[in-house]
Amino acid sequence: MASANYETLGLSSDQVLSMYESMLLARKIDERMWLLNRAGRIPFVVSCQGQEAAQVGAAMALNTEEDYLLPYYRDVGLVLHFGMTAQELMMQGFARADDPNSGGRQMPGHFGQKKNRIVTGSSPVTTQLPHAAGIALAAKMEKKNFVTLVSFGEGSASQGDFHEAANFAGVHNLPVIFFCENNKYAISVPMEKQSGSEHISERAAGYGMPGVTVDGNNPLAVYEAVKKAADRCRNGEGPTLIETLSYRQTPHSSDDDDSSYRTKEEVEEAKQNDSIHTFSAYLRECGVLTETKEKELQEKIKGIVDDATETAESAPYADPETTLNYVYAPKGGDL
Ligand SMILES: Cc1ncc(C[n+]2csc(CCOP(=O)(O)OP(=O)(O)O)c2C)c(N)n1
Ligand SMILES: [Mg+2]
Repeated sequence: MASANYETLGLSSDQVLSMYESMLLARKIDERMWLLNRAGRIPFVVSCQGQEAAQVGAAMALNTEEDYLLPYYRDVGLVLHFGMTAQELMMQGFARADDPNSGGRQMPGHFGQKKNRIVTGSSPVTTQLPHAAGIALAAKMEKKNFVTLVSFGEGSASQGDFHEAANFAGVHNLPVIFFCENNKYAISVPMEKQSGSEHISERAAGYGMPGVTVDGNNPLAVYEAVKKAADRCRNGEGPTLIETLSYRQTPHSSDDDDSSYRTKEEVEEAKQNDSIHTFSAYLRECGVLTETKEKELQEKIKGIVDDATETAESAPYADPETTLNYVYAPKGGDL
């Protein structure tokens, strides 16, 4: 699969193995969520399946100790690599009090975790982009070196917020990466009915920034593009628009029936390029992964997902008395 060798990108074998581990963990958490949903144990799933390589490749190219992330609802791979745990993700799936994202108040997929600089988003898509431009403006004004990465789907790039944020970032040369995860569909609307141009990245020129399209099934290609964009941000060279090409392998959400707008054959064909398999094959070719190591990894991840599921399912819901917390300030108290 991968054209560039991981070593030429400055990555070690441990680093590429940890990329694969995060991708696999994201996939296994997602698959478990579907099982739980179909068994009536969690209310809703919105899936990362097919986008793990793009998400983990991007996260790997950032500084997880200081950079800011404004993810969108599919970004399990991004938030995992930024420090959110499988257990915390399951807490949000089960809507429990210990969910760090919203204490079980929001729908799953509304990621936010202050200690990992993951900024919470809203349900209307693309609202996170102007926020990201604002955070990048703060970095510039305060002469701080952090990078802000904001992600969104190709359908979301039709919203006004995309254009406003990109233009503002271009005008002010802000250290922000616009990371578009093009998975070919916006619910039932295919890319060709979404955009007059073949690629979302072509729009970058209109806002005075570079735009690139990369293979979203290849985590190394995504790593390379995001690393370059992050270096540009840190060198004061301004924003970049990156578009990753992958395929949404599941229906839009657990409430969607995709058979009404695409064929099973199309989905099966796209799955031939599933990065979980192609990256695993690449790592075996390089001698980084062996059959024994892969088996160990699968078992380790199964254990993590089992533990996370059990712990979250038996955890308490939020106390009803806390319903109005963070909505109204307590009388005379701190928020
Ligand atoms: C402003 C707004 N319009 C419509 C919706 C309903 N909606 C939720 S997700 C979605 C599709 C977004 O597609 P895309 O940006 O390609 O992301 P994907 O789900 O494919 O990852 C839509 C239309 C919404 N949440 N917000
Ligand atoms: Mg999409």
